[in-house]
Amino acid sequence: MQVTRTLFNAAQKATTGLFGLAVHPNPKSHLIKTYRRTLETLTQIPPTAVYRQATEALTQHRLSIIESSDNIKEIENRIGAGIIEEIIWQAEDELKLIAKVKEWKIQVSNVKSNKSILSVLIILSLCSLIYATTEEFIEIPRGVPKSKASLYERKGPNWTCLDGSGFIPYEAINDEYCDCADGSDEPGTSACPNSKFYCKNIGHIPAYISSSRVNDGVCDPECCDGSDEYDGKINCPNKCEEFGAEYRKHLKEMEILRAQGADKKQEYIKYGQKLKIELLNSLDFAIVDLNAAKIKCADREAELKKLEHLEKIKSESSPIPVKEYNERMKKYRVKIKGLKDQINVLQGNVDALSKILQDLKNGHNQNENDITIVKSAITAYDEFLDNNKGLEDFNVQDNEEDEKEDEILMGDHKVPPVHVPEIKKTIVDMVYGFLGLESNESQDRSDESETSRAEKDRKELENKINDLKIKLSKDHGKQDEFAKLDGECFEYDSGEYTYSICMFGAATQKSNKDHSSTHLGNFQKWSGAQSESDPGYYTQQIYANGLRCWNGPERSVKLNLECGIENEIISVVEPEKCEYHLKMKTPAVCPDNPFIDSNKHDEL
Ligand code: MAN
Repeated sequence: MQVTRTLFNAAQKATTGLFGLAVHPNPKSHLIKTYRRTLETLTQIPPTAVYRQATEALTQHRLSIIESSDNIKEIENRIGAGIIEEIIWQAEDELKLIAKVKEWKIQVSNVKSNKSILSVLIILSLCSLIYATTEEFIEIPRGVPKSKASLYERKGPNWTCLDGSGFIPYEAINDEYCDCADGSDEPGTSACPNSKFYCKNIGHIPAYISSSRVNDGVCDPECCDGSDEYDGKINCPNKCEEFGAEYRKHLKEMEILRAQGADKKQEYIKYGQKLKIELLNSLDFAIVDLNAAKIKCADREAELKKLEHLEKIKSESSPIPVKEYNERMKKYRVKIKGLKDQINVLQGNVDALSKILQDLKNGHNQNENDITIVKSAITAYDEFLDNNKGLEDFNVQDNEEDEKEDEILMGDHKVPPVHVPEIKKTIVDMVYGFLGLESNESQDRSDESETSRAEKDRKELENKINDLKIKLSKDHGKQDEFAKLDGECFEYDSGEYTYSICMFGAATQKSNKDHSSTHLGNFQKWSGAQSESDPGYYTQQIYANGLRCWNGPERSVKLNLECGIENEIISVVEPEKCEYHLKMKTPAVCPDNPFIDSNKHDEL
């Protein structure tokens, strides 16, 4: 019966399902021969060598299993190291290894005395070989990873469930009967629903699948080595090499993109740090300027107060009624008019005298004693004097009057009183304007405007300092890598709506039908993790307090950031009413060192 079964197995198996591993026509006798040769060759290594002891024990253990059964499936199950062809492959490798170990041992003894470095290297190599062999010796049941091999180590005839719920014969592991409450006794079968099956997936990435999927007649893509379908019902070819190669190619491409993303991030960091320094410098300067402006303001105010005080004193000591001022103003107007007339008369005189002299010059003959022209000049001058009689008197009288008026107007003061500002302004402007001078009044006004200018400067500087402080207080990431994005807006068209995010600003949803716009919220905080020190902290932003949803919450946005070489929103979903989840790629979250972080195999 058993022979028939063996023959049936061999006849039925058209392929091992493992790439490059052919079905062996006579696995049992081949294995027996290989193991016997292994045991024989091991005798050439000193019996004290740990390697020899471990390999001998493993080989004898496997040989005894093989010799005790003709059922290949049973042999495979009990050895628990894959299908029979894999076991043959391991046995042949072991045999080859013994020859090498023998050689190394000889080399080690030859150089023992002084080649210490070489010795260390060889010993290290041997250590790793022994470790590997020892692990195999631990006898790993199907569906258990190497990392958990020690939990299944055979320490006697019985074995304890991992949760302590049962104590079963070691052979009951993977016997298709669920003994342990945690399913730990059936890692390689579908007997326990809560158990997990480990696929080695050599050439790709190892994976766990639910053990209920073991031998269910479906080739699970997670188990690319097909090891979950071992009962022969279905042949699942080993695709791990193929998948692994594709995956590695993908990783390589991702690595290149990450490197480009990382380069851009470095630019962002430089930009952010430069900006910060500039802002800090501007803040320093603005603070210095503000202090100066404050001092200037205080000076101006003091000056103004002083002037006001002086003018108050003057006005109090010389209270001239409005009526009197009006009269005086009239008089001044008249006087000014008189002065202007006088100027005109004087100008006329100058012109007349110039003409007399010009005629004398033109009519005089230099070669003769020309008395006629001199006489007519004298006559013209006499006429001129007759016509301008009283000119001196007029001037004298005018000057005296001026002085008198000045005395009346000013008294002891140089500046007119301030309690009649209109009059004061008119008179002073007129007099000063006429004399071509700047009045004290306009000096006062320029004092006032200088004060308000200083005040304006002070306010502007205070606003500038506030703005700078707001900018500096923004959290632009651990290395200021997000400063570059501050204020930048990105859009995503989902068909019905166009979503936009202005980084650190507002999020909006615009209808593509009627172009109406809905406010989804303003930037509130970073939320990728609890603590800023967590690397994930700067991978998510919250935009909150958007327009309230009908019978619901205020709209809000979660913006998830992932590494990419461009800034772009790649998806938008609304998992809960009025809660929007946006995914965006940006160099700002790329790893600083893409070659270290790529081991995590994060998708770009
Ligand atoms: C609008 C949009 C949607 C939202 C509903 C809630 O239609 O803002 O995203 O779900 O309002 O009423």
